Amino acid sequence: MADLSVELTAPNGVKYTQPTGLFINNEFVKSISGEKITSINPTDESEIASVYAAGPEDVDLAVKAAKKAFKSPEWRSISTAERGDLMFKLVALIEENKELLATIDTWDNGKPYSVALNEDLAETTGTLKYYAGYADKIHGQVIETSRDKLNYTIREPIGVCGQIIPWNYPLSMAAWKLGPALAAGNTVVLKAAEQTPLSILYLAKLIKEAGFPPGVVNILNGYGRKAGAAIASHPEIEKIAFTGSTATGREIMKMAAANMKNITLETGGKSPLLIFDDADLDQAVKWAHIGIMSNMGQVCSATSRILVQEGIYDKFLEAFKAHVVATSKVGDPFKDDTFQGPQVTKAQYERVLSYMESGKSEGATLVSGGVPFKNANGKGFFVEPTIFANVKDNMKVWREEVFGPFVAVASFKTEEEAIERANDTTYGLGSAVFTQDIAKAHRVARDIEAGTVWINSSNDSHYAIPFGGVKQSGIGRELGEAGLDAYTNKKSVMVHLGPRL
Ligand code: TXE
Repeated sequence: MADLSVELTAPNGVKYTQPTGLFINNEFVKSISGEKITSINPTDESEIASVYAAGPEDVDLAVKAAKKAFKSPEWRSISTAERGDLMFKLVALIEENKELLATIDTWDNGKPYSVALNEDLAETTGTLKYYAGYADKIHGQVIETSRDKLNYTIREPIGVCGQIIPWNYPLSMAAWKLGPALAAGNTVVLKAAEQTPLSILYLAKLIKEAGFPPGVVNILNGYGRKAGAAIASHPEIEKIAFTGSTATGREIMKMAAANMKNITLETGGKSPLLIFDDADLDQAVKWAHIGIMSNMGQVCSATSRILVQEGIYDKFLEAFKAHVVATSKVGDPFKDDTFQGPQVTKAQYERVLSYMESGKSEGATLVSGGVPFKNANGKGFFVEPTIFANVKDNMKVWREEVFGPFVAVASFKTEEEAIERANDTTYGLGSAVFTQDIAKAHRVARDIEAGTVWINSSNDSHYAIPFGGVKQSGIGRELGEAGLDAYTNKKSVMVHLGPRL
């Protein structure tokens, strides 16, 4: 693969061979059109490497490979335990290469190295291991109706699954998608985000090394409107799973309607975090910070709207500002003490800046940040962590997903008001409530319209717990047993044991 890889040296000195082809049928290949995507380092805006970009013709080849693999004895006829073993082997290879994979993501995405290593890689291996353990524990049921009938269900793989992922957690998003799909015996065509193609191509190399048969996993890079759309509309793809913006999710749903694909969508959010007068203020401050400022605020379930009861509003704002300023060190993501690296791309950086201007022009009170972060060399897509207070419910910064280290804070009087305003959104992904009153905590948890409620924490997720949205934050669930359900069909078999007609 002479011209399908490139020798690279990352900013931390790590040298490695980066695959640059499309991964189809266990081989790295050029795209038919020859088109490429150049990946940019968001820390200094330099070019890292160019990789091949798939078009519809390449998607078609990948789907054909996945379809053949789905029916092949090497995949279809191996035992469920052997399927799990392949996944465990992949987990071991990722563990062996975790420093390299974390380096690639820090370089390509801009996330702090400590986060890439300790959070993303841990989530990636944890998720794959969790589902590997499920591979030989996917059971149907026997359902009694009468002595004359034997009824049972078989949980079958769906077929070729198309998976489209975003750039905020390149490897763990891939693991969320691949884990349940493979455990259940499907085959996959996965498209990485065009902004962060590199670590997933390295993962492809490890998938081959682990011994997965050709065509079981195919990994493409490519632009959404070309490769993504070709996946979403391909007639031989039976299921589509997508994580990304609500607008794109809607487009994908339309395309998937043509052959009525099974669909799972995880889209945007504007998740509320409610702090009542009786909350442990210190904890509320620390979790509120994690809930919005982690991963440069590029988290779909980030708690980006904070509602604070009026009795502690001023105290909270003062303590929150002090904590954010003291702990959100912005800078080079390869440095140990960096909490916040650059936004992933110029487009995302400009998007965050535009919401800063919007907050100011609509009359919200700027508490901190609100400007780009000035780097020594003047390069990179850095912003200051930003807090706006006294935000009104009709302001754009209260209603729209910013996807940056950017939080809108407002006060409320009563529990009823807090719930009503928390629910006054088209989204419903995450939510958090801070109170020491156990009855109030569960009451609010019940009334909030969201896929997840955290009580006295925020964005405290785990791969064993179902994750997904209500309203326009998505359809279906990922992770946990629910995530596996999304990749199986239940076939009912009814045996007539009674008298002949
Ligand atoms: O997302 P897109 P973008 C939100 C966040 C962010 C905004 C825009 O608010 O600021 O979306 O980000 C593929 N058919 N989230 O533009 O477009 C695309 O190639 C098929 C929230 O990056 O949704 C990529 O692989 N596929 C979020 C993936 O969809 C298409 C994470 C996501 O891109 C396509 C990311 C098309 N027509 C952004 N157009 C979350 N929920 O975590 C694009 N894609």
